[in-house]
Amino acid sequence: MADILAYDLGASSGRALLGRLTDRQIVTEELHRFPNDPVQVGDRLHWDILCLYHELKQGLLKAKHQGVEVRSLAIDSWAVDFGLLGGNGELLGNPYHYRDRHTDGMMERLFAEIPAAEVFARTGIQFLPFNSVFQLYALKQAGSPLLSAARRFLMIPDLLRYFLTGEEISEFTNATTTQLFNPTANRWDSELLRRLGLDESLFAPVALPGTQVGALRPALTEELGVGAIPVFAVAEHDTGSAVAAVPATDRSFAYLSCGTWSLMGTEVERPVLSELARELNFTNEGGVNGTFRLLKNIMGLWILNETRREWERAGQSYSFPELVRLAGEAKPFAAFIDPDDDAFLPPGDMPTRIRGYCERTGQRAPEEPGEVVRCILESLAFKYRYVLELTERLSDQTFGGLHMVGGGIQNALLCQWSANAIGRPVWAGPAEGSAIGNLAVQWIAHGELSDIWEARKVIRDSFPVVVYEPREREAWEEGYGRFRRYTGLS
Ligand code: ADP
Ligand code: LRH
Repeated sequence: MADILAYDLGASSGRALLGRLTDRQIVTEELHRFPNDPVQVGDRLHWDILCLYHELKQGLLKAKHQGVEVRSLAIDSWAVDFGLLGGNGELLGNPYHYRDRHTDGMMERLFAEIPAAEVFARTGIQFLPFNSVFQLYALKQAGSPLLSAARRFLMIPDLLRYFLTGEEISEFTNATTTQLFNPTANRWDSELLRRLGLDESLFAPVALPGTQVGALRPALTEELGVGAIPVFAVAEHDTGSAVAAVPATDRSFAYLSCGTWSLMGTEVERPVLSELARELNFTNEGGVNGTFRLLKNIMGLWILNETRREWERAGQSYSFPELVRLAGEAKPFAAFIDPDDDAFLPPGDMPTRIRGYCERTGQRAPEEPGEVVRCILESLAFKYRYVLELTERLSDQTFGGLHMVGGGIQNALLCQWSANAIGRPVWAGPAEGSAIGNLAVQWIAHGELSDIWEARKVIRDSFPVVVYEPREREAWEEGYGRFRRYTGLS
């Protein structure tokens, strides 16, 4: 029997999921999982793109060894990052990690040339210092030889897909995250590119999710001893795939894609390009079926992951369940941070930065591991409430609850605290949202599911959703007031 293969590459790990759809039930099997560890070289932070490509091949080999006939495959990954190909079609350098510091100060410098309001009006994308536009601008400002030698810009999934197929094609959802794509004109923004001094021919033709964009190239089928498997474009931005998999019943719904990042928002029919959207720094990322994701990035579990890494470096190793248990035992509402403070964006010693934040804002800093983790998780839950209410205001909707998807839902305490903070139920599942959304778009392309709403129904019927009802309302309401006072979020 034929299966479909989804590669989902997150900022902390990657996986290959095999999916089978029978009698309107999805069954998935995790074929392969691998870490995605960035590599610091001197001052620069890179992704290990060839290692990721190697892992894609391992997934194909595992499928072959299990005797699986792979009917098609697709890749989704984190957004904004890219590789550049030279004139001979080879990759120039190793892609930069979006947390590399070369974009520091670039946003402000670019706005001196092109006003922020114009960039937003043209692209509908929120201002994050690492958007591809600022990365390219940073390369330009530095006179990078990479940029002068580049013939083609390909984002991470496009690039890996290129390695697999030899085809140079960009994918729509991920293209929108560059902040160089105009959703109204539905094309790369020629005027923006011109004013940035970027040659439009760098940018590849854009395919919509659900388009076949090649097949494994002959040299690869020969190398691995596998067939010429068709390769599809899906929502190659992982958040696009995750939202495609939200098992909502109501067309008006709020989601939180919870992994390294927390992406919170709603699905809309057309980009919201209002002054308020720009002021609140909401984004309009392209989605499947002509939809857009009106959402905001929240720093997410990155802060916890880096905290854990820091302790590990100091010789204290904790598993995620251990950290969650310690947080549960610590005193509630003792200290708060704004997870989106700039201090928490770059890699590094988060416990020290949290201490610094608390001292700056007149709070007693958390010291013990449980206290630190509690501070992070409570602060995230409160920030979710803050952003949920902004989403309601901006989209003129009221949400009955919040759908949470992504690996972060394995943190049951965070799900419960999120429900407590927002005062509404949290519906958690599926954890492998992005990979399942990736599979769903492939099934739609194959004509086995009619559209995204049918896919969402099948996903709802195939994967458990855990309901967290809000608890301890009074204490959490009072805590929210204190969170806002200390973080200055009004
Ligand atoms: P990404 O796709 O961004 O790499 P995932 O969606 O895979 O992230 O989510 C991974 C995150 O989920 C981890 O960084 C961690 O914070 C959290 N997580 C993973 N496993 C557990 C667990 N057993 N208990 C609590 N949290 C977990
Ligand atoms: C989540 C994500 C998010 C982007 C960030 C760079 O993995 O794709 O949507 O903002 O990575």
